[in-house]
Amino acid sequence: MTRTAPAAALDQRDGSAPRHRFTFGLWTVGNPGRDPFGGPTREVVDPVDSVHKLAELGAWGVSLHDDDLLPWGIPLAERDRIVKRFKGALDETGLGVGMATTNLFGHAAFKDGAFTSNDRKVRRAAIGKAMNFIDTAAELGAEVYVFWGGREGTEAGVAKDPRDALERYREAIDVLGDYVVDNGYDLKFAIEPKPNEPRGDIFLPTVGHALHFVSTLKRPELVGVNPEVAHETMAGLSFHHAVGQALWADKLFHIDLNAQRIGRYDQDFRFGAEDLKETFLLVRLLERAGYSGPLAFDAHSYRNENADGVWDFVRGCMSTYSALADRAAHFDALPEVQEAMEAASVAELALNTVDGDEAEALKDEAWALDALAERGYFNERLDQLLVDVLLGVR
Ligand SMILES: [Mn+2]
Repeated sequence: MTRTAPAAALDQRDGSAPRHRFTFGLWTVGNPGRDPFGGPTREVVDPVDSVHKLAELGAWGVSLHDDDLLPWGIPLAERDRIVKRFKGALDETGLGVGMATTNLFGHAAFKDGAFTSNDRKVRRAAIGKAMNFIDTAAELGAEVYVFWGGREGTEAGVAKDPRDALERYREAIDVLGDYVVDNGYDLKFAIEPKPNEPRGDIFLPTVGHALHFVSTLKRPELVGVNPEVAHETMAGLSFHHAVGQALWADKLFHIDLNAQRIGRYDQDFRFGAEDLKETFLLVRLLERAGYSGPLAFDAHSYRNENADGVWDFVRGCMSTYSALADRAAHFDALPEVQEAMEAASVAELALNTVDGDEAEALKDEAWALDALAERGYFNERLDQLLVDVLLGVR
C-alpha cells in the first residue's frame, strides 16, 4: 500500500523566531463598542497607540482597512502625513502588517454592493478605492490583501441575477490582480467568506464557495481564502473542516480567529470564548499543518469593557491560542492517545484505497461488507481522551 502526502506533524518551530505570528486588526482593539442598538462605550484609539500597546503585549503585527488609518475624504497631504507617522510606529516597534483590506461596506454608496452593485459607477469606484489602498498596503509591506464582501449580496433576490453578480465579482478581482502584478507588488489576495450580515444573503457565503470561485479567476495562483471562525460557524458548519479544505487546496493564505455560537448574530468574541473543543481541533490542525501565515484575531472586546478590558481581551486571545497549541502537542504525545488512534485506524485514512488496476479484487471485496460491519471504531474512547486533555485531567 502507498501513502498519500502525510497530514502529520510538520513542526516549523525553530526556537529563534516568535513561535506564532499573532496579529490584531486596528478595528478590533480600536472597536469602541458600538452595536446596532447602541453607540460607542469606549473612546476611539489612535492607531499609533494601538501599535505600541500590541508590541508591548507580544503581538507580531497588525492588520487594517483603509478607513481604519485614513478617515474617508481627508486631503492627500494629510493622508501622506498619517501613513508616514504610522510607518514610523511600525519601524519603531518592529511590528509587521499581516494583511490590509478595503472598507467596501461602510460608505452609503455601497448600500447595494461594491464590486456587485447594480450601478456600474459604484462598481468602478469600489475597484478604484481598493487600488488606492493596495498602493498603501504595498508601501507598508503587507503580506496579504483581503476581500471581505460584506455588502456583496442582497435582501431582494429578484433584484440581482447571482450569475451576473459573480461575473462582476470575478471581473473586479481579476482587474485588481492585474493591477498588483503590473505594479510588481509582492501581495497575495485572500477572499473572506460570510453567509449573511450585513446583507440578507452574501455572495461567496462559505469557504467552499470561495475556493471554487478562486478556481475561476484569471490568476488563481495569486488568490487564496481567509476563513473566519465566526463566519463559518454562523452557517452552522465545522470551522476546522473548512480550514482543512483550504489547507488541502493549498489556499490558506490568512485566517481570522475569534469565537461564535451557532445561530447567533456575528459575535466576534475573544478567541476560544466559545466551543473550546472545535477551537482545540482548529489549533491542532494549524499546528500539524505547519501553517506559518499570520494568525489574525478579528474579534473585539465585550461592549461592557472599558479601555483596560480591551487589553485583557488581547492577552486572552494570544494566551488561549498558545495554550491550545501546547495542549494539542501534549494530546498527541500521550501513549494512551496513540493507542486510541491506532484502535480508531486514524492513520489508515492516509493510505491509498486502491493501488493500480484492481477492479476484479474490488468487486470480490464488495462481499466482505457483512464481516466489516462487525468492527468498532473506538471513537468514544478517543474523543473522551480529547475532553480529558482539555479539562486538564490528563
Ligand atoms: Mn474577518
